[in-house]
Amino acid sequence: MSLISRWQAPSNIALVKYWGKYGIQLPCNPSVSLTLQAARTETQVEAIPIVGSGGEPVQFYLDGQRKEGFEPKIWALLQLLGDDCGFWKAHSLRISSSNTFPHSAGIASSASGMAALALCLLDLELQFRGQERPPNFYQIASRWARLGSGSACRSLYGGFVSWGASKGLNSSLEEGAPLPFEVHSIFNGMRDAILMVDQAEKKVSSTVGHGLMTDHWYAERRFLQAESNTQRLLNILIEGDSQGFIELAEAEALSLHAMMMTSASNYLLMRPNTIAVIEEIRTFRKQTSLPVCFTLDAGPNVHVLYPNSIQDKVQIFLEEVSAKFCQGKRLDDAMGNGPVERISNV
Ligand code: 2P0
Repeated sequence: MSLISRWQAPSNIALVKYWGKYGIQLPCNPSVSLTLQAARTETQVEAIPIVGSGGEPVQFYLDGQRKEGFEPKIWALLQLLGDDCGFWKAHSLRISSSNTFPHSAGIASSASGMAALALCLLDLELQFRGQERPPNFYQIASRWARLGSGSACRSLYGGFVSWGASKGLNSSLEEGAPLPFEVHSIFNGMRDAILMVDQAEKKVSSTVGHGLMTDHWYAERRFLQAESNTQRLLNILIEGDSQGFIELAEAEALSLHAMMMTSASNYLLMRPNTIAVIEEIRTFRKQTSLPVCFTLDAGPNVHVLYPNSIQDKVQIFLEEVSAKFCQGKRLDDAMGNGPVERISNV
């Protein structure tokens, strides 16, 4: 019998960055992220019983087009899951995915993609076993998503989410967890406008970037800095320290890119317009005293973070900057609530 599962999962933007890993996808430092709302991936997995010698074990489609280039990563995830997710050994998987953000937006889709896939796989495994969803359903899905892509383990929950072990966190090296306290009201509904400086595929993948941390000159100090910034961020979020948030978010973004620039085979993911947009944000903040700041992912695009309460005051600035440096391309996103199950359309 064929079974189907369909889930939508969000992307997330790290405030304290995960950069460097060891063992089986374990992070060298704790990280904390903001779950997004608009940037999401929807994935359907259909498990079809293998008859005789069977067909292809995994077929992956993005927006209806077969993308064989993604299949080895999915295959590797299934191997890592082993008997925990055993149904696929007797089934071939037809996986159909689509992103709610523009196809070539330059927004990392591995976090939302692997989170949605992990939810579908876990859901199907439980269906085949005839078991109810356990109370720790999302916890297990987070662990599975991590095996596909590290940052994906933070996309299983809404709001602010951590991954890694540090004082005051509910997460572990194996799985993400929501921050175990109410953040100050100024951070509720926080907004993230993604200014798309360059949409070309990046020259160095994040997996390679993580690998370059293994014998990086500054790795040890960087991991200590991330640990310290995690503790600082927890206090900032509890106390509503807007100035502290700005300083920390920008310092983390620049530290991440400094690691890339100082690794053994150094590289730059920032583009000239990345710097230009950063300068515009700092000037705008100085002129208006509004709490607007930036962070960066592993790419050239700039994430503009600001509280929901000043959206009207920031809108014209965002329009001007994206027109000048990004050909008008931006995604106005905000804090989101996490994954949702979808009704299968088959
Ligand atoms: C993060 N990034 O914390 C950091 C900061 C990008 C910048 O984790 O090799 O796709 O699949 O574990 O999670 C992007 O790397 O890498 C990332 P893998 P991943 O979000």
